[in-house]
Amino acid sequence: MIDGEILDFLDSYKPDIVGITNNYTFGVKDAVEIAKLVKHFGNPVVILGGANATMDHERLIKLPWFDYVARGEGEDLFVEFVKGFIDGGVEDILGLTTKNKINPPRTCLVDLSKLPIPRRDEIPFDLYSKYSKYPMCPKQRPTATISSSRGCPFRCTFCSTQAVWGNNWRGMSVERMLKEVSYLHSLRVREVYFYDDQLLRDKLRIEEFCLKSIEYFSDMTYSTPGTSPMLMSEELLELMSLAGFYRLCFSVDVGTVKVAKLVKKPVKLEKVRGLVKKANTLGMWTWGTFVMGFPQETKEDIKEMITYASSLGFDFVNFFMLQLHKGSEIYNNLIRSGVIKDDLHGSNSMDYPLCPSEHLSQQELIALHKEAEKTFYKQVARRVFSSSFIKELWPKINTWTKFKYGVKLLWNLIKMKI
Ligand code: B12
Ligand code: SF4
Repeated sequence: MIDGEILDFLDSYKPDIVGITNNYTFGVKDAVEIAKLVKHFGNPVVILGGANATMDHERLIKLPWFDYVARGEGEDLFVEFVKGFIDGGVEDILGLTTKNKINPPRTCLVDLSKLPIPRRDEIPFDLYSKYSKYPMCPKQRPTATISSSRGCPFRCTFCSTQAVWGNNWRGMSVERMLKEVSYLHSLRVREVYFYDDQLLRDKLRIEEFCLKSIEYFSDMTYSTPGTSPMLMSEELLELMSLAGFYRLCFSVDVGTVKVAKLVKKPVKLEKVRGLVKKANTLGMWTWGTFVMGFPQETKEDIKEMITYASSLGFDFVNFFMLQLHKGSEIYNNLIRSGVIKDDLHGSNSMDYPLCPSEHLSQQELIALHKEAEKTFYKQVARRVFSSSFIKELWPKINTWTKFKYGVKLLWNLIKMKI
């Protein structure tokens, strides 16, 4: 939405409360701009929530445009907030940061199956698809998202998930997942994107979901953002592929045992190779994510990671420059040791190094980032011109629908690069 549209909407709706969400460190600026618009329009109460708001609430509440900041899960909190707003008392709501005080945190929801299925019959699904600029486009439309679990069992030092969602992984029952899929299916949705941190955490749950989906929703396709390869097995990939998972993002993140230990990333590097190969053979599009620029990482470590990442046989790879997320162990350590100040919020770059490195300058990191992309695409080009390429690609394009999707995916990526 552009500013004018937001103002038109506010004018037609005249809200008493405006809730704004921001999960991202780099999204603070946008959240502030929207809140400013709202406050200039009139004087609705503005409440901010999301992962970043949760971690950065003490600073954000000092800004004049936010009246309240909601920390952690919002479902119960927001209901209490609206009720309290009508009855005249929101100040003591658990998990709320007000202008005057920081209320104690809420405990996380234990049974996600009890969450009502969000009403989505008035969502203009087609409009969302039309404006989506995300290069990893869906295979089928309309699409919708489901968050079937929360939390992650791992503790990577660069990640803030555990600080926001607590230490426990919690998943909905298979029955509840299927109910939501069935509801979305009845609204014509044909692809579901699971917005979980670790969809595969409970092996029996995901296996049962796949089996039931094969039985009841054979025309559905699925995907999920980055998933830990530690939770995958070749058998599970087979089942997932049969159930309609056609694209898989492997959050490998590191490329050497040394760095894996350093950042507490649980990953068996050689196991990844076999899993990617299996997923490719099953006709899934494979995508790997890697992070570079950890404070103690050396040039040699990064070069080794690049070589490893490029050798795994992924169709696509993202090399992310380490971002500092408030609440992560790396962030806390850098603050504690005085290397950074607690004022990096709203920094606005995914490709620019913002974390100080012990061994490398920003220019060196930028050069390594370029080298990483170049090395990966050279490797792809080598594969394309190899004699076994068509044989390797065949499982991904062996029907007309698959072929069309492959062309679209490639076109999107080319567009993004030029
Ligand atoms: C799905 C997902 C993605 C998807 C889609 C993102 C999108 N734009 O929607 C993809 C794969 C594209 C993605 C990409 C990235 N992601 Co991401 N992503 C997630 C993930 C797994 C789920 C987000 C989600 O929708 N959750 C479900 C909803 C229900 O939760 P929620 O939005 O947080 O809302 C709840 C509460 O926060 C609260 N709440 C939220 N808003 C409000 C508002 C009000 C008023 C109230 C009362 C309450 C409230 O109530 C809600 C219900 O309980 C989260 C981790 C997580 N588990 O949350 C990471 C997460 C948000 N991503 C993260 C990151 C870093 C990224 C990337 C930058 C990756 C990278 N390596 O650089 C990119 C950038 C993407 C972009 N440009 O937008 C970080 C953000 C950390 C930070 N503070 O900045 C998170 C928290 C994961 C982490 N590892 O720490 N991501
Ligand atoms: S980076 Fe991924 S695996 Fe590591 S703690 Fe965060 S969500 Fe879990």
